[in-house]
Formats: sequence, C-alpha cells, structure tokens
Amino acid sequence: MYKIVIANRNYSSWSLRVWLFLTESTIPFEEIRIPMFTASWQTEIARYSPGGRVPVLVDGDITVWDSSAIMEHVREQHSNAVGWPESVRARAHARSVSAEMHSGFLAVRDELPQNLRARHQLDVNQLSASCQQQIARIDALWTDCRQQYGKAGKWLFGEFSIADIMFAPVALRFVTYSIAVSEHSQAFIEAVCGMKSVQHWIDAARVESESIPFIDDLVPSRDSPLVLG
Ligand SMILES: N[C@@H](CCC(=O)N[C@@H](CS)C(=O)NCC(=O)O)C(=O)O
Repeated sequence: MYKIVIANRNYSSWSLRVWLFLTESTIPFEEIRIPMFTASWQTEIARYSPGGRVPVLVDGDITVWDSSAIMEHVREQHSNAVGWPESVRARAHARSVSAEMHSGFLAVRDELPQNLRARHQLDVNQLSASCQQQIARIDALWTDCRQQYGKAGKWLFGEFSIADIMFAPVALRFVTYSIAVSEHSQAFIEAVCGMKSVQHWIDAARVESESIPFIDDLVPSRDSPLVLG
C-alpha cells in the first residue's frame, strides 16, 4: 500500500492536493504526518525525501516527491485515478492552468498562506500589487474555465479533474481571507467546500494541536522565516 508523508492539515496545501487526489481516486493509502517547522521537522522529513518538503509518496522501495510527480506516478499504475478532461482542447487547457498553479502564484502562496481554521476579513489593498494581480488572474482563469466548460458539470472543466485538485486549496484560501471573486469563481469555491473529502480534511485540521505563529498572526511574508508552498 502507498504511504504518503504529509504535514499539518491546517497549513499544508500541497499535502492536501495529494491526499485529495488519492482519496477522490479511491486508492487506499497510509499516512505519515509530520508537523512543519518544529525543531525536528527537517530531520524527520529527510528520512523520506531529499527535497525536504512534503508531500512525499512511498511506493515500496520507490520514493516520489513533489505533488505533480506523485500524481503522474500513481496515474501510471491506476488508470481510473482522477485525471485530465476528455477532449484534447480541454486537456491542454487543464494542463496549462494546473502547471500555472504548480509553478506560479508565488505572491498568493506567500501572502495568503493556507490556514483552514482561520477567518480574516482581509482588505486586498493591503496586499502587494503582484498578489492583487495574481488574485485577479486566478479569478479570471476560473471564470474562463467555468464559462467554457461549466455546462458539463460543476468543476473547472465540467468533470472533476486534476485542475480542480490543483486549485482546491486556493479556493479554501479565498474563504479564509474573504477574497471576493466573480459569480463563476464563487460557484467553484462552493463546489470545493461542498466536497465530503475536503470537509473531512478541514474537520481534522480543526482539531490539530499545533500552531504556526507566523501564519496565524499573518506576519508579512517578507518577515516570515520560510516560504510555504
Ligand atoms: N512543488 C512542491 C511544493 C511542496 C511544498 O512547498 N510543500 C510545503 C508544505 S505545503 C513544505 O514542505 N514546506 C516546508 C518548507 O518550506 O520548509 C509540490 O508540488 O509538492
């Protein structure tokens, strides 16, 4: 059985993506949870990954780190796992926006860190110009997907796909920080919040005992000790 190494549910968005992918694919797995930024975090994670970050997938004597590599690896072995849309055009689009998420939106990731338990009425004008631009880009991206493919279902490309997994934690951040978005984007956020698996993850996050003060206190990212995913 696969093992996944994840961090705190409350704070770790990349852990959530891989957990959601396996859960929604109904692939059984065991979980190893290592809370982030404790004194022993780096030593403990180094036992599993040379990259020093989570998530990590352990598949027998094979180790895979980085969420995209994990999803690709698992999909090679499970053809029914959550994947890409049917049509070539939608698939190209879904791959593009997923890669855009995986490699970008750094200001959003820094300035709006995942914190599922928290609620902030954030004034977006307090965010950096690049963070505001990235929020607008995400809103436009979701709106475009919903307008083009929304007739086929409630997800970004109609049917549930890897693109929804990539953006699910972003939808949850927009709830945490009360970020206003278009009606189409709001429908996507509500679809994510309505998932049983997501609610299950959030319920477990609520009862975690650890607190990461620089995230809970919304310390400006330039003063934060580390960049989160
Ligand atoms: N590109 C990586 C990002 C992984 C990542 O940044 N994970 C965060 C947790 S969500 C982490 O391990 N942060 C610890 C650190 O920055 O030391 C992926 O897709 O898995």
